[in-house]
Amino acid sequence: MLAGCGGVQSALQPAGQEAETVLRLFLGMLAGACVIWVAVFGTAVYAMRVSPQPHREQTAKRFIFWGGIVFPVVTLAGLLTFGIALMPELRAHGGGLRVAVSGEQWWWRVTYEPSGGEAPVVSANELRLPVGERVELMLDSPDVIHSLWIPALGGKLDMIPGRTTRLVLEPTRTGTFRGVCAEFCGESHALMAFPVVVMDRAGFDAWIEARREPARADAADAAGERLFLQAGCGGCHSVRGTEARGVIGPDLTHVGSRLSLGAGILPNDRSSLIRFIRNVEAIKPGALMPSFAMLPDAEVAAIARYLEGLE
Ligand code: HEC
Ligand SMILES: [Cu+2]
Repeated sequence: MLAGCGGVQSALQPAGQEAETVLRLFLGMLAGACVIWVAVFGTAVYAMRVSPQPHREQTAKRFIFWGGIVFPVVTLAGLLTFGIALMPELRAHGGGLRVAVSGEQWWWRVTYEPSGGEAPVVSANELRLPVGERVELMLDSPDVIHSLWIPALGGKLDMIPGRTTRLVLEPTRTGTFRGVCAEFCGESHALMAFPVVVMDRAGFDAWIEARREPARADAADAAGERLFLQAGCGGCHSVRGTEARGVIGPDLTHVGSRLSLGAGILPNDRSSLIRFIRNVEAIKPGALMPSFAMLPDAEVAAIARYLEGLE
């Protein structure tokens, strides 16, 4: 349990304004719970050991009235007021970057919508945010309910089909964190995570400008690109700058530069790409991509090489 408290996915090591608020609330409640626990057990010990003889009915009734009714009502009302007072602070938006995140089965469709009126940038399975700025995440889902949770940055929020929910986050330090789906959504629910990279503004701008470019495969990868299109991958995947324009699966325009593969579950290298293409059903049960086990090894290797080069 203690090992779970550290690292990239911890609400106890906040890296965002909202996570700090959540941590404050948690610590306040934990302290209160400790006091109440000691008081309740103290009373139980007192009743059993110190003074086991019956009390006067009048005293008992008064004790129940104050301890069993007044105390919980006052405590819970105080807690509710405290929680409600935090809400506007958690939802305030700075008017900067907007990112639409859609929960798919079982991956994340991510669309950056910069405030300057530039065209949106489509990506997947990774979230990049500038440090020290309030960012608005617009969440939805085409079919089942997911929940987006980046413990180090803030609280979780459901992604509900037919409705857009809004989560505002403000990262306070740079680094790489981890987000997950926090609502059971099907077979591969536990295989649906994503890295979150908080960068300084200049780094973020450079990154997003690079993502805006279409894919640039060098001449050596032309064969890989041809095989990719021949195998029908383009029916589900987009690679901007080629004929692949599918939207069922993740955009692969810059897949080679992503930190992980398959929504945060595999390292992004050639052997994982090969495994994923050949046997996605074993890696992600229920995934909406067929395994391409029938393709010759050399072709899969060429496609993997091509995808690896799409930076
Ligand atoms: C029927 C639609 C479909 C076809 C055809 C298809 N894919 Fe996919 N692909 C998907 C879906 C859906 C996912 C997301 C799976 C998941 O993570 O749950 C995916 C994920 C991937 C990923 C991981 C992307 C990431 O962001 O980590 C790679 C790489 C990939 N596909 C390559 C290919 C290649 C290469 C082909 C052709 C040989 C192909 N796909 C054909 C639907 C498809
Ligand atoms: Cu999910």
